[in-house]
Amino acid sequence: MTTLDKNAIASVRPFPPEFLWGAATACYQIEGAVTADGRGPSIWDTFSHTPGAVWNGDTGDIACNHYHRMDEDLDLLQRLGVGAYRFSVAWPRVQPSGQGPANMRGLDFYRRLIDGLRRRDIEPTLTLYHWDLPQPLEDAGGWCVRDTAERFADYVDIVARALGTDVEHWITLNEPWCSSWLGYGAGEHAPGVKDIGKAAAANHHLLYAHGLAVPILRSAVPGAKVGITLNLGDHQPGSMHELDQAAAKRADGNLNRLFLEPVFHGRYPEDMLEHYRDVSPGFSVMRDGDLEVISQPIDFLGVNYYFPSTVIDASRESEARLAGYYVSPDVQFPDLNLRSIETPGRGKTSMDWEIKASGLTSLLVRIRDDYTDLPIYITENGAAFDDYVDPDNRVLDHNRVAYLQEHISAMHDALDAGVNVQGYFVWSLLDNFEWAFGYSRRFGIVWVDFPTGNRLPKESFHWYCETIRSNSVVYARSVGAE
Ligand code: GCO
Repeated sequence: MTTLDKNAIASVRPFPPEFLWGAATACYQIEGAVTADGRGPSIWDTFSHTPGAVWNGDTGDIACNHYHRMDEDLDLLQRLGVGAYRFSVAWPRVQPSGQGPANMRGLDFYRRLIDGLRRRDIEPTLTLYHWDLPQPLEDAGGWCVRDTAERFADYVDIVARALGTDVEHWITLNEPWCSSWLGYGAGEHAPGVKDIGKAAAANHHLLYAHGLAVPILRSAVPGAKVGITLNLGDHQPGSMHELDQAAAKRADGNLNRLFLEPVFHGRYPEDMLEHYRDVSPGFSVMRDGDLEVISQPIDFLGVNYYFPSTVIDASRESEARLAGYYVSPDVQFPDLNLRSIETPGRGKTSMDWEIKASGLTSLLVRIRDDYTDLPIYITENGAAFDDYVDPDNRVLDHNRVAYLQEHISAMHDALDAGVNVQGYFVWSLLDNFEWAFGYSRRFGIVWVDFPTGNRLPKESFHWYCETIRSNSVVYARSVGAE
């Protein structure tokens, strides 16, 4: 049941007729069935089963049980009216040990998924790597060693040949920053390593893997559109102080420029190479010719945007506190010597992430100005809130509706500024396994009752339906009104 009052909706700011609306998920976060049909273990199986690594000891063992409830989820997508669905393929389903011949039963699951999408007139957008490295490859060095990139190339070849005829849009990697810096630097994600030198090496090998995948996809899938998805941020200095300006530049260097510069300009940013000069192995793993591989032309850029960031130099922390700012205690990378501060009055999601939709606009304009005019897809955007099912069996997630509406409007601002944005994928279709936060953070536009697996579309689902149907920014003034 929906409380969306269609008469009270003002739909303004139409999008171009061909604008693509979608929803996104990732395999380990929703599939469950971790031993079904020959799937091998991934680093996220190992990590989530490590005591203390994930909130509440949650694991992806069952997750949303999407593996066994796929048809129901496809029906939800159809009801939603999306033109595209972004999902990821689990490498350990395709190659249980990370190398060797294809496991046909694993591939079959994705073949059925793609067929189901096609039957419903929904375009598959396939992400090849959303963080679930086969564990045996991690045991052999993981992304810190070059061989993993070569193995990735073999895996891509298998998937492209098996599924290529029905998939046009391919995303090589999802958020390589998270895989490298959260996985090997901060240790907050699998494989849980805390070593900056290894994180830098992983950064390079992931990008190299991306580069190796591009020509493989092009030769196996004629007409393929190939891209990469990056999580990018809009880093602002907390003040005009030159130390804070330099801190913002370091944050931007680590999150944004270490990925955008090699992919689009064929080089690593000098200041970052200098910053990581003494870590081992760091960027010394780079070989002649790698940057050409990494920077070969792609067809689109996927951008994931969630929150803004305001940073100061670590030395100015007490000054900021005295001035009344909240300084985040979370110092992921001590070497970067910076602190995040909160801007008073800004709303926050239950991830404790600040909300600033205009950060998306400035990020998109900056990508266009500094890097590329290629089509951009917002491959993820969304928010976790403390949802609940009310006594009438509804989830009235007005805060999520507001968040999505503001960000879709901010994306429209970027279109108005001439940025080539061609699509938007909400994160996420379903409440799911939110990595180190387990099931404690709900990002879905569909509620999942984890003990039973039952699905319940939230208010935001109905609102997004209307957005897609009207192809415009929908201001649902009386959403939730009785
Ligand atoms: C991400 C991840 C998602 C997260 C989402 C919310 O790409 O960071 O792709 O898996 O669930 O970002 O944190």
